[in-house]
Formats: sequence, C-alpha cells, structure tokens
Amino acid sequence: MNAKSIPTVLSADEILEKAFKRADKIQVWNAGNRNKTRSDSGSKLNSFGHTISSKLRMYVRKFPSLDQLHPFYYSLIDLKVNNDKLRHSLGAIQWAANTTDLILKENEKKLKGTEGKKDMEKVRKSAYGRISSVVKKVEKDLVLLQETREFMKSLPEINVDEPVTVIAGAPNVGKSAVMTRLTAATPKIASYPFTTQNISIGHMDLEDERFQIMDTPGLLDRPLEERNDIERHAILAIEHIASIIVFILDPSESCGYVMEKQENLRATIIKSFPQAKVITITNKSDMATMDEYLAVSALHDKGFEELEKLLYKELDAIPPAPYYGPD
Ligand SMILES: Nc1nc2c(ncn2[C@@H]2O[C@H](COP(=O)(O)OP(=O)(O)OP(=O)(O)O)[C@@H](O)[C@H]2O)c(=O)[nH]1
Ligand SMILES: [Mg+2]
Repeated sequence: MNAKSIPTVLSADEILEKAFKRADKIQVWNAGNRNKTRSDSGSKLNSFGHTISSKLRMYVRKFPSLDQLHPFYYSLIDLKVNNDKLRHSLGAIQWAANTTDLILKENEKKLKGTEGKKDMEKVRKSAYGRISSVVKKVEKDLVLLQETREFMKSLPEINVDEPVTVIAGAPNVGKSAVMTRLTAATPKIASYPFTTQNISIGHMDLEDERFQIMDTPGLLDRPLEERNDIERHAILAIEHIASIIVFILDPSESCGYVMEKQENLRATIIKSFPQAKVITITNKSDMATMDEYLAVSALHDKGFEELEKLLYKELDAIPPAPYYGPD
C-alpha cells in the first residue's frame, strides 16, 4: 500500500474557495456585446465547475482500491474508519463530480436560450448555487477521506509479502525486552498508532537476511475471549500477517502470572492463529528455566544465538505469501 501517493483531500469549503478564486481570475471584457457576455459568464462558471469536478474525480482515482488492499491493511482501515462507510463516501464524491459536470452542461443549454445580461446572470448564479450545494453535500465524505489518508500515512510500511514474526506472552514476561535484543543490530523500531497502545515493528538480521518482527503491547497477552470488539479486530489484522509467533513464558513467575495461566494463554493463542507457527521459549533464564523449551535471558543477553538459529530455520521454511492486488 503506497499511502504517500494519496493526495491531501481539501474540505468542501476549501474546494469551493479555490474554485471561486480560479474562476475570478478569468477576464471578462465584454463591451455590451451580448454574445460575449454569454460566453464569459459561461467560462467563469465552467472554470469553477471543472476545477471542482476534476479535483473530486482525482481524489477518487488516487485512492487505493479497497478490494485490492492486503487483508491486513483492509482490516486496519476497517477498524479505524469502517470500510463500508469509506466505500460509500468514495461513491458520493464520484457522484458529486458527475453531478457538477451535469449542471455545467445544463447551464450551457440554458444560457443558449437566454437573452439579456440580467437573465444570464440569474442562470449562472443558480448554477453556482447548485454546484456549491452539491459540494456541501459531500462535506463529511471529504473529511472521512482525508482522515483515512492521514491514518494510512501513519502506518509504517510492513512488507506484507514477507513473513512477520509476532511476539506474544502474558504481561511482563519480557516481550519487549526480547524484541529489543532481537532487533538490536537494526535501525530503530517503527511505532504503530493502533488501539490503545503502539504496536512496534522492527527488523532482525538473521544470516544475511532481514526479517520483520512485531511487538503487540496489550493485545496478545490475555485470553482472546476477554477482548473487546476493537481488540478482536486488531488481533484479526495481525492474524493476516503473523507467520511465526514467538510465545514467551516466564517460568520464574515474577511477571505475576502462574505457569498454568501462562500455558492457558499459550493454548488460546495457538488456537486463534491456526496459520502461524508458534515457537515457545522461556525468558528470565537467570531466574528459572524449563527443560522442554529454549531458554533465553533478555536481561543478560543469554540464549539468543540459539533463538536466532531456530527463528531462521522456521522463517526460511515459509513459502512465499500469496499475492494480493491487481493481476
Ligand atoms: N530477571 C530478568 N528480568 C527480565 C528479563 N527480561 C525482562 N525482564 C524484566 O521483566 C520486566 C518486564 O519486561 P518487559 O520487556 O517490559 O515485558 P513485557 O512482556 O514487554 O511487558 P508488557 O509489555 O507490559 O506486557 C522488566 O522489569 C524487565 O526488566 C530477564 O531475562 N531476566
Ligand atoms: Mg512490552
């Protein structure tokens, strides 16, 4: 998704103001010539209308096609603005562009049958009014489009065609600390404005390849049944891109959750992400370990060579993602 190519969407008032200003620049130099008056009033109005309709049409054209978005972005945008509403707004803006052009055509016809400067002014004024009210009718739609654009721009690029590793585990087990260790050699992690907290995306260099890894504060740390609607949506979005889940247990239980609770959470995560490979590890090996799982200590930088090897093996085995987008 290339949000940067989406133009800024002006408000209804701004569009009208711009169109009026542009129309004003058109010289009227009639000297009592009736036909001249006819065409001048027409050309000012035409400029006004065409400025509007071409702008509105451009907004619709430059907006990414929702049906061709990757399901991850589709879910995120749906979460933020509701895609049905967005579709409706795009349709409304297209309607406003078409209607504006129609009014221009009608006006031309009417002007042809009109004699006298005053009557021509009247026809023209009425067309200005109608076009203005058409633009006003899509005021909210323009605002929604602009809001969506800003939201899309705020999303750091995730390469949805490449596997994403997602970290999960009960609160305080050391998810962020493990993420920081794994991404230590790569540029700063991007933050993701989303639900109540920021999801962060980072990169880890394994062998000579770079992989994406994601920390999801507050999202994958409690049973999914306890989630509200927004959180469930967010989890659904993550489901579309999570190839591997690193599930972290804290056998020291210093996180405040007994092993049984942590294991239960693990079971629900496995159930909820059927397409992802779940790799379970334990953190805080300086305090406690378990025989059956790979042990690391984010605090003491222990066990990460093994973890990276394991991750690379799993990531390397993932087949390329299906292609979403135009054929
Ligand atoms: N002893 C010890 N403490 C650790 C280790 N890794 C993390 N911690 C501590 O555990 C606490 C939680 O670490 P975080 O990385 O914030 O854990 P988290 O899972 O991201 O926490 P939330 O995002 O709040 O759910 C911090 O006080 C860390 O210093 C470790 O290897 N050993
Ligand atoms: Mg954290």
